[in-house]
Amino acid sequence: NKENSSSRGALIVLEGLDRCGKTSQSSRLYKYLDEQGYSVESWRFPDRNTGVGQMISSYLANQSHLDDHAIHLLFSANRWEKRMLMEDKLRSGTTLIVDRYSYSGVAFSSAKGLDIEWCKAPEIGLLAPDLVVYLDISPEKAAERGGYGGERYEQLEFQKKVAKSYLTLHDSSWKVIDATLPVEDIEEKLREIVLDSITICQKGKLLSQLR
Ligand code: 2DT
Repeated sequence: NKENSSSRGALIVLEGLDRCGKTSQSSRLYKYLDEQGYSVESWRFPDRNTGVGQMISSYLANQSHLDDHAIHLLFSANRWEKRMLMEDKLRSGTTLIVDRYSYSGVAFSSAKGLDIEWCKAPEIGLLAPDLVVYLDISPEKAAERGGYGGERYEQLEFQKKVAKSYLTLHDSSWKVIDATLPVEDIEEKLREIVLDSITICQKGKLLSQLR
């Protein structure tokens, strides 16, 4: 029927500092939705599997050095190269759980001192998320969790700057979850917010673009 033909998946984005628990929450969420019978995929940015993604990966591992603007544009290009597939998936009814997106792009690059408007510009025209969930943890607490993997940005002083940049990006549509709560509590809150968002999208909410 008409309603079903307009039914689409939701674009769900998880953001937060390194060690906030995003990655494990996105896999728990994916598993849950999949078991519930939803059509769902788990994505992440950077997607290190593409040619651009491999350049990013070697930069993050300190195996190559790039101008701050150049790496910013590569991160953005990495999203653009997946845009069409993303749109196809959403239109065909698949919900995407995405671990980092444009907000990471802007937060990390502007934390280096790049102009924030310049950082936002290449993101314009990418698909706008239906839901952004920010897993909130202080940089100090995140550092206490240990296990920073030694990649380029995984240092307390830099994470403090990233936290500040994220703060300037928050808008009223973001859902913030205290990332220091027990994992099961975070998981439960996340499920609740995400199921709401999926329902709204199934009712035919139109895809929109980042502006
Ligand atoms: P992971 O540890 O989650 O793989 O991220 N980053 C990420 C940017 O600087 N710009 C971006 O656009 C994105 C998506 C955040 C690797 C690091 O890359 C940073 C951490």
